[in-house]
Amino acid sequence: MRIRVVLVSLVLVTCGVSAPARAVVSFGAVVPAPVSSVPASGVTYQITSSASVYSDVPGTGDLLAQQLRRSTGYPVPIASAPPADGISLRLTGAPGGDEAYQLDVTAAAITISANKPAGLFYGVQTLRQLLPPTADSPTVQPGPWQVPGGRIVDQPRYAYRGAMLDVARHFFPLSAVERYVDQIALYKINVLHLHLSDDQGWRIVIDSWPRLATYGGSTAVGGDPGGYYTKAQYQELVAYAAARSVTIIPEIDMPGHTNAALASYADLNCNGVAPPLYTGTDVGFSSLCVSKEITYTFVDQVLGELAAITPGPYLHLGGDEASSTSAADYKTFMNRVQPLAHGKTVIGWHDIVNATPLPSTVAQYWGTSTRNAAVAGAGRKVIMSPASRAYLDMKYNRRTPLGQTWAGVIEVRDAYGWDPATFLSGLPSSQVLGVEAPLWTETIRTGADIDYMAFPRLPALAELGWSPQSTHDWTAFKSRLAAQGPRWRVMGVNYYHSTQISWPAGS
Ligand code: IFG
Repeated sequence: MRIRVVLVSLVLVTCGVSAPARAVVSFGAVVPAPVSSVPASGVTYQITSSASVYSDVPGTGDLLAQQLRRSTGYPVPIASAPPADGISLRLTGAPGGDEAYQLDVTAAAITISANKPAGLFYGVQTLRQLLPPTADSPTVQPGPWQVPGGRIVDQPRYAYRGAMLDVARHFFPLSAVERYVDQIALYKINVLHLHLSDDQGWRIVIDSWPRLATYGGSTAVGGDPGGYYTKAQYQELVAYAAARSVTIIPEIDMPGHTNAALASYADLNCNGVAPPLYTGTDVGFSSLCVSKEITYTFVDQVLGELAAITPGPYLHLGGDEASSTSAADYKTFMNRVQPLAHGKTVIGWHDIVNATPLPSTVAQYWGTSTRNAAVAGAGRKVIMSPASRAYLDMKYNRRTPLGQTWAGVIEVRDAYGWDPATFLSGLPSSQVLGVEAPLWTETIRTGADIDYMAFPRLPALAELGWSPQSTHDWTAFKSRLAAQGPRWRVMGVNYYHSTQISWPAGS
């Protein structure tokens, strides 16, 4: 009996019973969850070979048109005026601020409207997720290219939605960093914090202190290849990120995590002797010399050159794990260097509250505890990066081949299951500037390693940064996250197939 059933089904399939038409992406499949999303049932827009794109912001229109040309094979010209039957990106306004947008999909046309270019960019990211996953393919794929009809009105909960990449422990070429920018921008992350210096490496050219890069940047953890960015490369990255509404925030960690600088210049050391380059993974053993004036000349010149090529409003001065700096020296040092940020607003790891942060200085919380009254002091703004929830270098579970476990293990549900507004008791929600997911790279060597640790947890962090708390729901998020799997496969993202998520077959 069983054999006959199998034969019958095989016959049906082989005699060309038409395969079901490809399902149109669900209007509710977007990550991060929008503020409001109203599908128009039965309405779909189809991108055809006659489709064109108009944009009040040329760069954003170009990015969308280029992507569609690549995956549909259609010409997708840039229209000189909003096309009746195409895709229009208009600065005609939307409810909310600079990053707000409204997306309208009808059978006839797609319109994204916003107040500022950033809003248009985010509307396009939402549109991308309403297209079939193959629309993100780097090569031409078969259609049809349908978009579900309806209206989305959206704006972010927090202004600061960040990812951090540690390029000091291991160096990553510009192409790998730009690829990460592409990935985080799809989830409306708007900051990439680059950890540019540490004990194991200095990764940015400073003209007045050339050995920092050439010698201090010559190696990495485990003796892996070193490297550094020229100023031109850094500026190229800044522009690449800006075109994707991502602001680069450079970090020069100090006074600790400075062995690469101390190894490069003997004069920077209190004893006048340069230590050897360091390729291990210990922390807390290095300190700039607080009592020497050259230290402050060094910091001022480094920050001056960095500020001159950083259009963004922030410089990150680190300040973490200064175990080799006395408490008194730490206060003296941090209080002297904060005014050397050349007009930029200072961010420091929350250890900086042990000095006297300027009123404008932002503290980045990286603790595991839900209690730290000092962080909130003086009404300062706080970026939430609790290591037990947001550190992407933590293993998913004890079997994860990459990563660490000092802050615990972080599965997708742990990464999603917290509220930045209430995580730290005693911190008024009004002081939360936003969230950031750091990826430290002691154990991370390649782009595929970055993918594995960042996906699928970074989209969880992105949703905490963007979506209203009222949309926060693990069951709903799980299914929206699962819908990203086929997209990541098409994009070549080497993501971790968490068993907490029901990934679609083949994704
Ligand atoms: N803590 C250190 C990082 C890195 C990290 C790895 C901070 C602020 C542990 N400082 O996190 O340099 O080593 O998880």
